[in-house]
Amino acid sequence: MTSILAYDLGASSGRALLGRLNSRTIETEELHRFPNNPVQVRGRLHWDILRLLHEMKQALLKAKHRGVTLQSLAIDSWAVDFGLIGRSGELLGNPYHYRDTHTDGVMENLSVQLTPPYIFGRTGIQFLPFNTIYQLAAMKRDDSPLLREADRFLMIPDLLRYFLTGDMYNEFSNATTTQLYNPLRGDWDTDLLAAIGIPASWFGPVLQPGAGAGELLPSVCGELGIASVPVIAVAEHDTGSAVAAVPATDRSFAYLSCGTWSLMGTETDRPVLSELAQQLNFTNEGGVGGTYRLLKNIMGLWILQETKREWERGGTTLSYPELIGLAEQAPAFTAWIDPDDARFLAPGDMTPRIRDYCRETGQRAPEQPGEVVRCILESLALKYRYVLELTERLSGNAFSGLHMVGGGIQNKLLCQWSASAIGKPVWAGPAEGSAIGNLAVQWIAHGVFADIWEARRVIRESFPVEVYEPNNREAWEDAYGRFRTATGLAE
Ligand code: LFR
Repeated sequence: MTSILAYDLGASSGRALLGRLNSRTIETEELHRFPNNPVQVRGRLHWDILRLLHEMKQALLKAKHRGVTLQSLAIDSWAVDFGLIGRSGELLGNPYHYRDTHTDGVMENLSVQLTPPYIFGRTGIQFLPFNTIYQLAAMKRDDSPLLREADRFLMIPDLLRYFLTGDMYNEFSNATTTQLYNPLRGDWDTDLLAAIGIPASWFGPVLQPGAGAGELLPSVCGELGIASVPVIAVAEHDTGSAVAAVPATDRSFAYLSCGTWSLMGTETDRPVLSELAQQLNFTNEGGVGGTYRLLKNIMGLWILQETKREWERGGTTLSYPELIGLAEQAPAFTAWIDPDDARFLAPGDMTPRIRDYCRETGQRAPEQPGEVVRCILESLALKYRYVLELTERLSGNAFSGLHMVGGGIQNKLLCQWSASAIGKPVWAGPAEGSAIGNLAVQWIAHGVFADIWEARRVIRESFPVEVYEPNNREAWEDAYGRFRTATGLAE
């Protein structure tokens, strides 16, 4: 039985999905799922990168025990984070989590020397305080000894791929998220690197999604007792893989990749580097087949995930279905937050931040769990409407509906409210968007699909898409106006 394997590592969990083609239908099987728990040490937040490698090896063992022959494998993960490799080839330290506070204030300070138009004109990347450029600048400011020892820079999937294959490559879709890659030159931006004092020699050749990226090391095969497997570079940024899996029919489509983050935008065939794009803080992340994702990050289900953890720390454990059920019963349209307010970025207790936000903006603060969850989910749906309007304005396209992909679509209430808030249908599916996009690009590399559009057609025929039609239109329209007033989101 020949299959391909997609590792999709999210900020809270990872999974290994087997993919097979049964004539023209994609069949997937979840081989392994594991938590991805960041670890706090001495006030700093790190990824447990070796645990992730361990879990990836467990998936290879499971494949072996099932008698599966792997034709190839590929990795995608969240973006912006990295490991530094020393001269001897060893990983220096545990990679920092992008939510670590060492980047606080760095983006603002750097903007004096490197203005936003200058950085955006070279990279097309939105200003987020945790972008790689600011992480490296923070390490430079702190005179991190890691920088003195470093020889190579690898993003998270590059790093895990290196552990498995021994080859060091930087993959394109992830490279663009650093805000150090220049899509016009098609290479790392050496001027930006020089300006932050980071040697360009650390940055290697950039592989396009679909390129071969080596094969499993003999040491890995020996440890696991398996035959070698070719490794392919896909859109190793999970959002890039998720958008590759959007089952769109129309070439101009709007999507929302819904997980810990909500990523909303459209696909373009070149970066949009206009003044408006910069002012609206849209990004142009590199994708499959020369495409770009013109999108905006929205804080997403992170706020709900952290609220759930806060209540668990306090001794109240509620499942997601329970939380959603409580939200449904709570009174509608009473208070909203702007999910993208900076206070919601860092881990920790969310309910005091939500209540402060509401009080500061002259709203009644939600008290009961159901009211809090309702506030979060309504605010997300209304923010989606806002960002969809911006996407239409920037791209000059009017979208007939919104494709939602990712684990967040299991929250049917959010899908329904999103449809109602935007006043257009939501087409939800597939939930495993990133892993399926990862598989699709491997099949393109094998010549099974000609391109991403053929892959999207097969994905559309292989996975169910649930349609949510808007309802309660007047109430949502009215709420949208009041949401914008409360949150100060401009016309
Ligand atoms: C989603 C995602 C976003 C990126 C954020 C941080 O998982 O990759 O696209 O902005 O995580 O890396």
